[in-house]
Amino acid sequence: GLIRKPAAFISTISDERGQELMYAGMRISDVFKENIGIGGVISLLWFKRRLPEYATKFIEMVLQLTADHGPAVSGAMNTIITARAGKDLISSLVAGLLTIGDRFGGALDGAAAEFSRGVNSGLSPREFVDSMRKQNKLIPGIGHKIKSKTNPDLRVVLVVDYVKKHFPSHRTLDFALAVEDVTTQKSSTLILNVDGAIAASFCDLLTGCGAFTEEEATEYLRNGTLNGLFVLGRSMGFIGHYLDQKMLKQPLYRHPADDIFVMMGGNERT
Ligand code: Q5B
Repeated sequence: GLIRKPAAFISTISDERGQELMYAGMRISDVFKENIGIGGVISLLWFKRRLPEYATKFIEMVLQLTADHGPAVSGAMNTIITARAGKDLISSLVAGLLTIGDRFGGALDGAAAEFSRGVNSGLSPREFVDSMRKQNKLIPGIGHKIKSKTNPDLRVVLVVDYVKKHFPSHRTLDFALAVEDVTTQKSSTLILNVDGAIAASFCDLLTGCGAFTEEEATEYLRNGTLNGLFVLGRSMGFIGHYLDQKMLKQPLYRHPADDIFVMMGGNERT
């Protein structure tokens, strides 16, 4: 009989071989017939299942909220400088994306891991903050360069309001907000930031929406899904900054020398 050649790799999210393209078993025509939106498409391609409407709307909210935060942030600056060096769209986009990490925009995975640990271990918010300090670790999802208790980040307010109104359970977000109460006693800039608010809420989404087993939820969190949301959202802004610089015909950027403190072998110059 016929012996099937073993496959070189396995793929389970989409299939273009038939008459119609399928996303996780859903025909592309049904994607539009049922108007599942970008949140629905992400739920199919990332999670291989339909999620409740409040969850897909939350995914869309996250993408819109993270799309941009001005030209001064690390990633946008990198994209702008790369564009002004005459590089193409993809190079400029990637230059921006490569700044996303523990400090800037990529604190979601860490925040999800730490806030979940806090909730599941039964620590009080104060004990949780002390446990991080003892390990000499900054709390991912806490702190902002310009936002503070007195200059609140409205993106965070929007997330908190949405989650409290629509999610069946929001214990991780509640815990993160209680952590903020502790950290802002030290400094008003140690707020729950946009990464932290989205991460805590997404933990509640994965564990509370009924579409995932506990193991699946844990594995999705461990595999970097949440930083993926920031990367996807912020790509919109970085592409915008690239196009902006090109349309403005901006020249090569060189940083003013008087803004750099050069220190070489004790021969200091400002
Ligand atoms: N301290 C965000 O630092 C920042 C602490 C802390 C305990 C903390 C810092 C941090 C964790 C990573 C994180 C996401 C670097 C930020 C984002 C997207 C964005 C960006 C935009 C956008 C700010 C002063 C004192 C020190 C520190 C203590 C600071 N953070 N303690 N846990 N997390 N956070 N990143 O202001 O005793 O004086 O030595 O790494 O969540 O990226 O818009 O810009 O949309 O683009 O420079 O919103 O918080 O403060 O480092 O001078 O610290 O506070 O130990 O204490 P700063 P530092 P001490 S959202």
